[in-house]
Amino acid sequence: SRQITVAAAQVGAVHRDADKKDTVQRLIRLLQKAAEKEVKLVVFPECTLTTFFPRHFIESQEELDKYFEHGEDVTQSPDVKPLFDEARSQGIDIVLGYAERDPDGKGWNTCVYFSASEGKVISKYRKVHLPGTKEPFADPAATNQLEKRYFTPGNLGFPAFRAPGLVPDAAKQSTVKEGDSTTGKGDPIFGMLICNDRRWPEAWRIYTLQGAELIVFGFNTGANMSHLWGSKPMPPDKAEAEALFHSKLVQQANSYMNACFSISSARCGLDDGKYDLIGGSAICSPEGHILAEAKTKEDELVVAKIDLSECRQGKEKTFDYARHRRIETYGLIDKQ
Ligand code: CDT
Repeated sequence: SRQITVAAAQVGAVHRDADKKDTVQRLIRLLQKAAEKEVKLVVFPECTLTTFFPRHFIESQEELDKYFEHGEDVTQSPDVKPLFDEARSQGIDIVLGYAERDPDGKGWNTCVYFSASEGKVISKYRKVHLPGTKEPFADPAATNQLEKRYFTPGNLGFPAFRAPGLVPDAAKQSTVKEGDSTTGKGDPIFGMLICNDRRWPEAWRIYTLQGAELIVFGFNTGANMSHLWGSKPMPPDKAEAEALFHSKLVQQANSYMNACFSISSARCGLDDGKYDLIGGSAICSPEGHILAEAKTKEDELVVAKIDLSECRQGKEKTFDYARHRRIETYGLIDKQ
């Protein structure tokens, strides 16, 4: 069997002046809870380590620099290293979202997959669909979404990858080669997205064309962002319910249409006591059902035992790409 116990580690409010070391300690506590429940994979949110700073127009380079991890290898960032050390010693793989500053000075909205059995990062993803604007809003009361200002659109594509050590005896189950996507055997095939990417069907499809069985992502989604979505202004409770509805809708629909499990993890709650982000971290099955979901908007571990063989029904029948896709009719997709 290809069963794994997985978790979303939802993270509640992180204020603008939070000390990164303290935030990392919160993440370590979530990892320790995961270890008690024999979890083998924990997915943390987008930009887990700091407040969701793209909501602010920040002119001070010194302040901005604090929100980023600098250098090639995030596992060696002094404030963050203890989290990777804990993951390794607990034998838990982690997906961690963070703001990356590369050696050329470019900013990226990044996540990495750290394999406990390999003791290193085995895959990196940089967010492709950056929402919001470069310029701040004139209305000082409006929450900004300045990802286009602080980050560059991801340049690593959507590379699916296999994660070793999660499924017992995976190596013995078959002689699967890298890229041999449809056997349903061997080490699980993953894809990573970040927040807004989850709303774009192409992103999911590119991963499942490579056989992805598990798509994982973190998010920061405003609870009252109707001014950014262009929809009619709504009362706050209605706006939050709508944001949560759309978040679950895209996760459930895309999991079903791509015959894959998915794990989503929210950075949520009231940053600085006033900037509200939705919760709703969830683990979803290939039939589109939510198997486990967050009940709070605080630090919370959402756990489910999943069986990857449940992807076979969709991948071999309803959504057997080889038999049923009609790519001769899809040309417009990469032309506009
Ligand atoms: N972080 C992130 O990508 N948030 C977006 C909000 C977009 S507001 C125009 C999201 O898709 O949830």
